[in-house]
Amino acid sequence: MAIADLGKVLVCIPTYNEIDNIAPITERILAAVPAADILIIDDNSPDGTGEAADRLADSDPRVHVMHRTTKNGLGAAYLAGFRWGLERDYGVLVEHDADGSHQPEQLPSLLEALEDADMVKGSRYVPGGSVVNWPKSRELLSRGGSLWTRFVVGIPVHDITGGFNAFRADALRLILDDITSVGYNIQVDLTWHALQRGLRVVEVPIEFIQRERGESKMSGAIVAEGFVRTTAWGLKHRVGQVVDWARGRFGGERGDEAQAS
Ligand SMILES: Nc1nc2c(ncn2[C@@H]2O[C@H](COP(=O)(O)OP(=O)(O)OP(=O)(O)O)[C@@H](O)[C@H]2O)c(=O)[nH]1
Ligand SMILES: [Mg+2]
Repeated sequence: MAIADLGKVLVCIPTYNEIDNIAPITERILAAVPAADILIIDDNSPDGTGEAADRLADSDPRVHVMHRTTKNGLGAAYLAGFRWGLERDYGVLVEHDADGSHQPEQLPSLLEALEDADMVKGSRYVPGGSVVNWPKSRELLSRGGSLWTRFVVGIPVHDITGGFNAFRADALRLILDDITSVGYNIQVDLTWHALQRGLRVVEVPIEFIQRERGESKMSGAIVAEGFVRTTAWGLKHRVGQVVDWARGRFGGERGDEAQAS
């Protein structure tokens, strides 16, 4: 199936204080996938990113802006953006950071992979993927988070926290109401629920380049949200596995006994 058959593409870009990044990233995305639309979801950035986004929208009909009143977290911004896109019948929805870490030129390879998948994750940690300019401590945190999630939850994904993702609209519709993370953990949340629903999740290699301009919004609270939630899902999942195993091991015998008596 060709990507055109999946419908129109909406690239969602959440922004908070990305004044120096928003114009160049928008330009690069539209150059890489000219048929796509863009939705910038701005949380009332004090640096004027929202106004800059409005100017971009004024000069190109493919660019749209959602203004939100306060900084409510990356997850909340994406959920609002996804709902906006689904209401308008886009066929493919994409997550894309504003800060230059994700390379728009690699978006076509994500969209191509979506022909045989429901969710495509841009992945730093599969062969061909890479990380540029990240301090070792940050890379270790990211790799450690993915390993921890693979271990406790048993998710067969190498880059679970990656934020460069593409979804079929139908897949997103299926899982959207299950997503509760308001922060960066939305990436794990989306992946976990897609797999829980039996959707096809595929990773494609990407080059991730650490931001050169603007400030990071990453914080200890964000890391804690991810760790606590992932561990809770993992424990629930593992307890479920033990219960299933015990039912299989002992439940059948008890059933046989009940029948015999
Ligand atoms: N609308 C909105 N966007 C946000 C919020 N927090 C982060 N963002 C945006 O989400 C994207 C990712 O945030 P970053 O600060 O780059 O987070 P990161 O990539 O994990 O960290 P660094 O690259 O180290 O800065 C960027 O485009 C941010 O502007 C938020 O609360 N609301
Ligand atoms: Mg970033």
